[in-house]
Amino acid sequence: MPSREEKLATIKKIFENSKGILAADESIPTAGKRLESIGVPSTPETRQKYREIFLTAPGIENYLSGVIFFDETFRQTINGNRAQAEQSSYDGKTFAKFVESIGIVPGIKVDGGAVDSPEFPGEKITVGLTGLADRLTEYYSLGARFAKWRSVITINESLPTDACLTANAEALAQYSKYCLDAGIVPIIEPEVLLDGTHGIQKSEEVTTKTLQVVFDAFKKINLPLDEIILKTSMVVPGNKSGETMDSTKIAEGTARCLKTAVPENLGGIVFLSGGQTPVQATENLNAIQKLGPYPWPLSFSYARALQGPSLAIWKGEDANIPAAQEVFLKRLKFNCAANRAQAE
Ligand code: 5MM
Repeated sequence: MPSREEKLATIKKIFENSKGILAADESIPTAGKRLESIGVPSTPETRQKYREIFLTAPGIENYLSGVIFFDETFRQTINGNRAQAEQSSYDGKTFAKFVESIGIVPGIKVDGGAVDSPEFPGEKITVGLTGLADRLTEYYSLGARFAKWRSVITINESLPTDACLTANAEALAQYSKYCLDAGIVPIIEPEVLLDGTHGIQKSEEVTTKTLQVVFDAFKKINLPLDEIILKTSMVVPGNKSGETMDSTKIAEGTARCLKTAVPENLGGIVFLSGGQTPVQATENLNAIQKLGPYPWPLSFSYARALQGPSLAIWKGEDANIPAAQEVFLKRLKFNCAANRAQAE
């Protein structure tokens, strides 16, 4: 019988000491896009090397409490970019076992992606429930202590529809039930996309409604919310709205939305960056934290806003790895400092 105590301890560890989560869980198509952007072909070897830049950056354990992996990376073995003297600590280990050995909780993305469906024209539904219970049992045995499932919500004049919000929320609830039964903390990620002409007010309305629909679905099957983490988008204006990113407005809208829609007994909340620049994602996190205290611990779980600057420096060249790692550590440090804003 999976222990509730273990799941609560995992959540406690994730939010300890203002640390955050690295979302290194890009699927093969998304990882391919990232590598193509710097002219590197996407192969299992280049993807392994890409992950290794971040996961072997010296001292990541001072800033990261968790890493979300994609299945391929979870099983790949670390080769070694750290100084020779340190290599014995990770030689031969999988990435997942390596991060665990330095005190970081390994997590796994388990959704099968957001796909088009004739039922929801213009919208997407996230798939992956088939066989999920067995996959989670295996991931637990390989060290995963949390998982992540992302659904994607599109805003335009007629979207999102209630039906699509509900279908995605029900899938998130089912996924969470499977995770909890397997002893794994579920991270639920209903991402409201920033693509579009909508302003910040519409973004707040849709994000609030999305979260309300999600937690209604959770209530229906009576899930223990304190064993669950929400990964949410911030309330930001659409990227074609002409509105500027104003940290104060973003923080106020996000705080209002979360206080309206998220039950107080939820385990915690982490933010995705969703296409914000790395600096915006840090500044907005800082502004949100400053408006605290909140009923839940808050932190970051960024992919692009942590990895983007390093990717641009690396360009596939070994000689650039130290500089790429330095920039990554700088972003981690700034985001942890942003998390501490409330206490300053
Ligand atoms: C929204 O994407 C998540 C957070 O990343 P950003 O901070 O860059 O917005 C991320 O965890 C995402 O879910 C994974 O990268 C997986 O994405 P795909 O598109 O491969 O399913």
